[in-house]
Amino acid sequence: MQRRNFLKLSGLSAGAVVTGGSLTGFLVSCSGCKKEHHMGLMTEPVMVTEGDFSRLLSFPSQVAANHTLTAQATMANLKGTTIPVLGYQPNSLLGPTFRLNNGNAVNILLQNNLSEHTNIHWHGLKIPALMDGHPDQLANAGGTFRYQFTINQRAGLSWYHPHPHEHTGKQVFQGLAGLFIINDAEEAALNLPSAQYEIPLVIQDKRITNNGITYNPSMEEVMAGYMGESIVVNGVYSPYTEVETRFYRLRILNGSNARVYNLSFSNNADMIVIGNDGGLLKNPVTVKEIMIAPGERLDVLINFSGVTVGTELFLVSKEFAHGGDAQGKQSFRIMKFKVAVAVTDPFAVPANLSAINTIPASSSVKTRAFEISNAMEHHGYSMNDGMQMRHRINGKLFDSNRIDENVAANTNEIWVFDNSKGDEPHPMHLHGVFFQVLDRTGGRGTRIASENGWKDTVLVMPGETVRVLVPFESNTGKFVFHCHNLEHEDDGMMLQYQLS
Ligand SMILES: [Cu+2]
Repeated sequence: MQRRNFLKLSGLSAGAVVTGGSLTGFLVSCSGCKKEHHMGLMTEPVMVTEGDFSRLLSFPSQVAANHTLTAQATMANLKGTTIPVLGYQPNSLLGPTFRLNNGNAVNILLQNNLSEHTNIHWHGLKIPALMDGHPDQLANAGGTFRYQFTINQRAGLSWYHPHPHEHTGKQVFQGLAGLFIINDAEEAALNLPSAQYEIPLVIQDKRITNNGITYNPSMEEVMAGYMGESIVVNGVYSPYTEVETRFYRLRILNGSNARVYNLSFSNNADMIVIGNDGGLLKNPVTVKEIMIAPGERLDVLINFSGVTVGTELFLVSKEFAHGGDAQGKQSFRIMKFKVAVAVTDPFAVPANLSAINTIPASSSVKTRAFEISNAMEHHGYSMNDGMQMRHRINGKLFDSNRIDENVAANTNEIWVFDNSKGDEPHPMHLHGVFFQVLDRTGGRGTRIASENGWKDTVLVMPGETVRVLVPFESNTGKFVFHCHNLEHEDDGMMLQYQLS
């Protein structure tokens, strides 16, 4: 949404009172305001409240290829109080972690014990369209949906979450999500830190009250995305874990609805990025901070070997620029690492991680441009209809009966996400494929360390245009692509492509 254009077009010269929190049909009147934030249209950051990092980090149980996930209203202990949440298993915020090998056959039954429809999108899995959790493919309240597919892709960290249009944000925020880890021989040969030295971290922000996890976005919160004051990791608020003086492999998912993190360590430790959404990078890249948007994953090596036993370190999110009005305005701590045991560690970071072929831009047979600035000029509005302050792609809202892009199987295309006129971050996610990021212009102006290799979600900050090279394969069918800010997605910022 571009507020400045909205205001310009709306003809509001001064002053405004916004009433109501609905997306459409709210009333605006004006009597003397000078700037847009006086109009109630300013999106504001939701400040994080840190805890005391006294709760032991826990991990979702691991399960294999055959499993039943029961979406349900349940209870979980957050911040010391047991409150209502949603879960895929009793008494837990997150579902179990699937850990499978490439080639495994998967048979997962979704039992929907919610009072509304749901489904599961396997974010990062290249699977048939009818198994992908398209918003058309639902389990009604009380019903089931059976997901059967065979893993046919390289090792990596994927995840799963509901995808029912207009309900995704609420269901994910209130607890429905889980990890899906694929292993393969190429990864195993690297002998990366494993077992207790491989730590999955699902980072999310929640609004925690004694009555549950609140989800009731106002109009402004739909614009910015819904953010919480409480950071949870693996469903644990303000956690700590104990580590040894050695390398650890952190498998990080940003499972938040809208919040973008700029991850760093409080001691300015090197973060060695070895993987992302689509698995291992070609070579490790050492950074001091790395951004992660909703839906994105990071595979990071951290070396605690130079740290004195007894030291307490924090994974933090640092302030960042280019994030619009509501993001990057605060540094805060996410979790604590207590260095507890001295060991010797023979591990050396491999110089080469994986064979990744860079696909030349010249192989593209078609370029498609997607305007994601949501400028009002692109669709107009009528005061009679209410002001259509909606998140769109190319001026369009999601319609499952309309195919927006027809794509030929087994061809390469360049997709361009243009947020050059926008003022909100949009992490853009394509279902059914992985892509390579070609370049970014405007804003940060460059690719970041985790944007080598294969991606399924790319962050397009305000002012930025990002080009990606997408090799479409033979997995034909109807897939969605959308903004992974879940409030934007639920608001309609999602289109469909048909691969045939
Ligand atoms: Cu968005």
